[in-house]
Amino acid sequence: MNAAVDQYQGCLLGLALGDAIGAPFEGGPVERALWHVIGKTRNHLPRWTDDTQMSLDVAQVLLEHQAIDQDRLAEQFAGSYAWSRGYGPGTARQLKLVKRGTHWPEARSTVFKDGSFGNGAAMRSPPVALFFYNDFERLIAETKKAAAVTHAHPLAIQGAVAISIVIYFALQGRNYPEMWRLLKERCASPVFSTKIGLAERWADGSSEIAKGEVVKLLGNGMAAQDSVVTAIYAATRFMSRSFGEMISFIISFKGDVDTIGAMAGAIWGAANGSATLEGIPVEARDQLKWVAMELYKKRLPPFICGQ
Ligand code: F2R
Ligand code: MG
Ligand code: MG
Repeated sequence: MNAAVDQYQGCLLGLALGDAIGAPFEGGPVERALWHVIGKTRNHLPRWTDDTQMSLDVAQVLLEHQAIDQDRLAEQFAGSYAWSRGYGPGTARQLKLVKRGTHWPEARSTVFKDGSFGNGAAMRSPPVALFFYNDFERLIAETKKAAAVTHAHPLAIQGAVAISIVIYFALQGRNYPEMWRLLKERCASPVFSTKIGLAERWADGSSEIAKGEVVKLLGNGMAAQDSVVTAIYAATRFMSRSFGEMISFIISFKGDVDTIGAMAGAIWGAANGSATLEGIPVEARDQLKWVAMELYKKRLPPFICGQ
């Protein structure tokens, strides 16, 4: 089944809404107080953070090159960097180094010798999944390239791959057993496979898991392994319910609310489309919808049987 443009717009709008609605609840008292001051645009719309900015950067490079050009992506990330978007500490340091002329692989290993395992790679996977919606292996390869520019740690890369896989299936609207199988196959570290197995069991819908259990067993932190499966579980659980119900559930986790909201929002929007997200205020809605439309028009051409 071919995904509709409405699902592409739903994916980017869902990401930005989850990010912007979650941002005031992220982090500790200092971060919340700061966001209270800088969290609205001049037109009083909720601002989004690094999650959406970096996703737009990834989309920009895909539209220019029809692939992830890592040098170009590093340059794009560094050019867009602004402290007021609330970047992760390690990513902020890397991007400032790149801005001053350091090549990205060197900047990356200067900050974390073994690479960052933050969720900053996973939160920007959605545009890659939209662009490579019909070639699974290419999607995985390009997701890893987009992640590796700032996040070399295997857990960050598995987190990015996990989000791409779930959006790939959300766009197609089918075959969830196959999705869980591929998640376990491609994200095979002990921590990811344990959490994916748990989310799969919980997602059968036979019982409502309390938020405390979700936080305790799946996590709510900035590490990829403590937030990606949490977002996948929330999106899966609320897939047939409203976006607002899903975001309220995620806000109740506390912790890295904007990023869990962004990842779950992108999945929910890719499955449900943009119609019910239209009335919810957010920064730069028209730009987000335009970028989604361009990704739809310029995405990898549909595979034709016999070619
Ligand atoms: N920056 C924020 N939120 C600020 C509020 C944070 C608050 N103080 C809190 O602790 O709750 N949000 C944005 O950052 C996250 C994305 O982060 P990204 O891009 O992955 O950044 P980074 O710095 O690479 O990783 C995040 C932290 O994880 C720990 N970490 C990662 N790799 C590590 C390693 N190899 N060794 C040790 N620690 C590692 C560090 O604490 C990193 O700073 C998103 O939430 C986005 O919204
Ligand atoms: Mg953020
Ligand atoms: Mg965050």
